[in-house]
Amino acid sequence: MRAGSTADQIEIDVRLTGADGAQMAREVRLGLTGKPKELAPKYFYDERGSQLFERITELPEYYPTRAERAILADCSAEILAAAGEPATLVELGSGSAAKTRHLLSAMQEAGCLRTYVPVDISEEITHETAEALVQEYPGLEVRGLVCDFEHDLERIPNGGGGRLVAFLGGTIGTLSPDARREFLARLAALMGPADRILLGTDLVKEPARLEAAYDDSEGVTAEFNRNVLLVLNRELDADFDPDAFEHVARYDSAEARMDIRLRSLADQTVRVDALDLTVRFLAGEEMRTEISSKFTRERLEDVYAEAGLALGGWFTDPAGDYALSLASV
Ligand code: SAH
Ligand code: AVI
Repeated sequence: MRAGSTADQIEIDVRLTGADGAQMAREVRLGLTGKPKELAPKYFYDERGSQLFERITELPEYYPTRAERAILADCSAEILAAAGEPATLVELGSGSAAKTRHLLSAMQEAGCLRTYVPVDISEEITHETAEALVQEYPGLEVRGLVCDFEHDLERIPNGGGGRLVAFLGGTIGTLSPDARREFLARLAALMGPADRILLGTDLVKEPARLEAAYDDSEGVTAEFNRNVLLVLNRELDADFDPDAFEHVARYDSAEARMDIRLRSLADQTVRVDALDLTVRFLAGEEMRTEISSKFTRERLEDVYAEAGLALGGWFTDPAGDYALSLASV
């Protein structure tokens, strides 16, 4: 292992403290007592959830990862030139940063690569990603941040030499319209004139393809969805039986988004000891666990404009399934 020789290149600031535990308790209480019931998708991503997501990215039905990878493989040099060859790549919801290698390699080739800032709520995957990247990119500084990016966005380090803030995977689509507007406006407020956002968004398409992408034949997405119940069992001493819930993934064309839920298979009660809460589910009752919004270029231009941002570059895969866009203040 050469880990010792690279340790000083990695610094990871973990902001998941007791305060976040209290926040989780508050949010989950609100979600389980609301009508309809709802849980935030950020709770999918414990170690197992991150691994299940990685399996989703390899499923034949789940095209977004492949489409985004194809764009990055083809266009990273062009994207970096348009972004002014930044020295720092910040990545929100970085996960395994598998596709990010295309951007890092293009930065290395352009001679501008200095710092990578992965920002993710999952501590395990952020450490693993940092360790792998300092081996692959000698001299790279990794300044990671483990946090809820909605809560701690303002902690992202300032980069000398311009920053590219990548937000890939379509994760922006999991925020509600209000949360998305606020999040992008806060991000815009942190950006200098030399900084750029690189946003990955899935595009509107036939409902059948979308629904297959979120309800795969192997049942990996169903397992990923139910994993949130195991997270609540562990973190909040709940007693959910994941087998008593089924995975539901429907396209809502009016809202242009996938609506992902868990449906109770029976009348049942669930105890959440850490919240001193008993929750009743009726047979057939659905609890939303995620939305995944789909965009068009026009809609995205409006989303940017509302946040004080302007679209400055648009890159799609040959099939037009997915887009990466560059934006600036
Ligand atoms: N960017 C990767 C991973 C996408 S999965 C890709 O494109 O394949 C979404 C990632 O965002 C996960 O790694 C998850 O842990 C992270 N994430 C989700 N909600 C988050 C939040 N509120 N704060 C920080 N990270 C979050
Ligand atoms: C990471 N995120 C944006 C994925 C998506 O496509 O919305 C999460 C996902 N949920 C189910 N499948 C994939």
